[in-house]
Amino acid sequence: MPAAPSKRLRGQKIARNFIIGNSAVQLPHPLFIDPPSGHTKGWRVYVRPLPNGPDITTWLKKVQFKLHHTYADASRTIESANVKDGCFEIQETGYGEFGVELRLYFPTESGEKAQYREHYLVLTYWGSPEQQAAQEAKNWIVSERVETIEFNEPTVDFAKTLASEEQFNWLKVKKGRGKGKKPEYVFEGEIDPSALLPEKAPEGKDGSGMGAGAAWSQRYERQVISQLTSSEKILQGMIEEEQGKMEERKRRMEELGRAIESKG
Ligand code: SLL
Repeated sequence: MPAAPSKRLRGQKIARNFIIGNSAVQLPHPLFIDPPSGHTKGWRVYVRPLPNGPDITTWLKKVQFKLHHTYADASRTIESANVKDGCFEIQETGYGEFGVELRLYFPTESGEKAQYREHYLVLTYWGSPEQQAAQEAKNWIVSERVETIEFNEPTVDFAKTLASEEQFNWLKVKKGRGKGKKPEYVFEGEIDPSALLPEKAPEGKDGSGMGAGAAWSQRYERQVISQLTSSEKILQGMIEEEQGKMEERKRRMEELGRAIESKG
């Protein structure tokens, strides 16, 4: 029999951010071998951590994905024990878009009921003409959003799990595990990630160490800034790539123009 959930932290709330989304390609594609006839798209739908964020398997035990009824086995479940890099995902092929129903399940000690989310699959190019051209050129469509989950008055045990430092180990490099020593996890990025606690957490009344102001911290702020900075770099790269292509097109137009002139 599972242990009864421990007492709850009155008046406290812990929120976690994560990503729900899908990626998609036009078939044929090397990632999707031998699709059934009539299937024109390959896609993945997923629940995953924020880049540089805490491991979501800390609080997410399993995800049930309910697909369109045209799929033979429409209900698919992914357990946290089987995920890689904290990403719960389903891969499929098909011909049309539909809403995927997701049910998120939490650890027993949390005493939390499952929560429901939905993600509408995006399998066609979206956004500005430039964005659509980039998606077509790469044969790669991504549609995702940041989701929030709030645990109101979490149990003491669950709050401890949510504040543990281990949930950042997936971002770190395992170092030196010889001679019966515990492995050490070293973060090699710019920002040392940590549980979302203030730089100096005021001691909570209940002795949990989760102070009243625990929702925001200077460390978390730096982490968010680092995430935004890396997104900015990716965007900047995409813009430069597009500018390069535009110049190339301009050059070729001019060449063609000269060739036509010299013929006429
Ligand atoms: C549409 N209203 O027509 C949607 C329905 C159905 C998606 C999309 C079938 C997969 C299979 C599949 O792609 N279903 O044959 O197993 O756009």
